[in-house]
Amino acid sequence: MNVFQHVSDIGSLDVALREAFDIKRDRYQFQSLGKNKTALLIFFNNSLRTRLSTQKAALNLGMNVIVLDVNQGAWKLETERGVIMDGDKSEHLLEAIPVMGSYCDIIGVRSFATFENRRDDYEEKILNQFIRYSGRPVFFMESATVHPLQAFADLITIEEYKTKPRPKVVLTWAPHPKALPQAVPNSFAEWMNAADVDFVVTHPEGYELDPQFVGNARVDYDQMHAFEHADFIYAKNWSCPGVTRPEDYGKILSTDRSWTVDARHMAVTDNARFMHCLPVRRNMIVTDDVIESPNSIVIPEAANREISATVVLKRMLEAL
Ligand code: AN0
Ligand code: CP
Repeated sequence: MNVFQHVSDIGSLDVALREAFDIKRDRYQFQSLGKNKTALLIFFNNSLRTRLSTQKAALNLGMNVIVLDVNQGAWKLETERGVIMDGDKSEHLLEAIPVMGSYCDIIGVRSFATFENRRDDYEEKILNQFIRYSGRPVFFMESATVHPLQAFADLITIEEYKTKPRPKVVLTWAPHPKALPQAVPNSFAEWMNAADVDFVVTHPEGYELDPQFVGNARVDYDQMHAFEHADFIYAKNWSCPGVTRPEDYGKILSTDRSWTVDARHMAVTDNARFMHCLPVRRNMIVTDDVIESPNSIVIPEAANREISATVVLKRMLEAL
């Protein structure tokens, strides 16, 4: 595997899940695979889980790890070609990327949507430059449009907790005070469409996800109706994807707190498990009661980030 971006990059989900559970049984069994190999993890944005779980995954495989917080200590980077660099940016991404590539064997990058320009975000302008100019395999640690390490961990978690062969999985929008990217819901939708689940998305009008990710998934604008008989509730806020109105891209269209997942919502489900990628704002996305309930699996879900990252790094090491 040379790029980890889409669900198609991992191949068969059954095989990937088997590999994940095998690694979970003994996460150190491939220690020799990463000897004298270096993973470079580059963060343009904050992170708790991705930073720690991916670092741990690399250590599981016997790799060395370098973590770079671009905004703390590196030079401010210009990303546009042709710019006269007489401002505050000291270095161009076009030099920085191959330089970073020269110190490592595998690169992970976190670079969120900027919301400045829908086309730049959805064309993955930054990550594609890493793929093109680093000379290394690149895995996405949440880009402008996708968060595949999260979606893979979510799939592993659903597989572990499901009580029927084909569970009903509901992705629900929930309110949030700041405009958030679509990367998590995009990848979750993409992976759930590829998995053997009954997948439903619910959100207020205007929040339609990009068709390349949501595909033919059922969309229900009635949140309570969508929750009926659900086995998994996956809550997430996202800002306007700009599918129907490009001028609204990245905007907050609703702050309606009746969409906050609370006990009233969970009561109409089939005793559903509650999931969220974290970090989560309590009593905006989900009430204290629901996230603290025995049905909440947000902590094992986060723990599975180590497993998804170990599978992905293992696949990349095997292909070096
Ligand atoms: C980010 C997001 O919504 O994409 C990261 C989630 C993993 N969340 C925040 O910025 C709060
Ligand atoms: N879920 C997730 O990616 O968390 P972080 O932003 O803390 O890495």
